[in-house]
Amino acid sequence: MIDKFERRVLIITGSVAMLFIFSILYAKNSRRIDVPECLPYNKSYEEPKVVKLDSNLYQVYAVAQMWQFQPAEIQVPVGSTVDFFLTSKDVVHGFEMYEKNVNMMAVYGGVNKTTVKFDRPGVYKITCHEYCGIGHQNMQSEVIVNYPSSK
Ligand SMILES: [Cu+2]
Repeated sequence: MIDKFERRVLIITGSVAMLFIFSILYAKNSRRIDVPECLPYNKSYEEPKVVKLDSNLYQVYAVAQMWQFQPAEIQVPVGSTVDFFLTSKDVVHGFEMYEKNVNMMAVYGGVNKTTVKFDRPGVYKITCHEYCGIGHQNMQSEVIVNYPSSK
């Protein structure tokens, strides 16, 4: 037999778990927040590059290693949608773009993906927010968003 108190604890923990799952689904569907995906790993993700798929559609293959991000500077025009594929060549690094609410981990042997739309011009800093050694505080890169005519 389940004790009265035990049942209450089960109901409360069950509700909290349901609330947690509901919040994620709500954020993903109603608020259209991009929940980072984990993709099957492939060695080609370790080669940093920016791929232009269309005039405002880009893919960035971002590679973190002690103590830098590559590419260190990414230039895209205003209105671009950018898919970021992120991996690490050594230890675990962080990948945070504060203005765009991007927060991912760069993990060796794994790849994370998120999509960001840049509607306004500016310089968007990417910083490592996972302590990764002596050069950690200098580890950053940036996305520069310009009007196409300025080039
Ligand atoms: Cu770091």
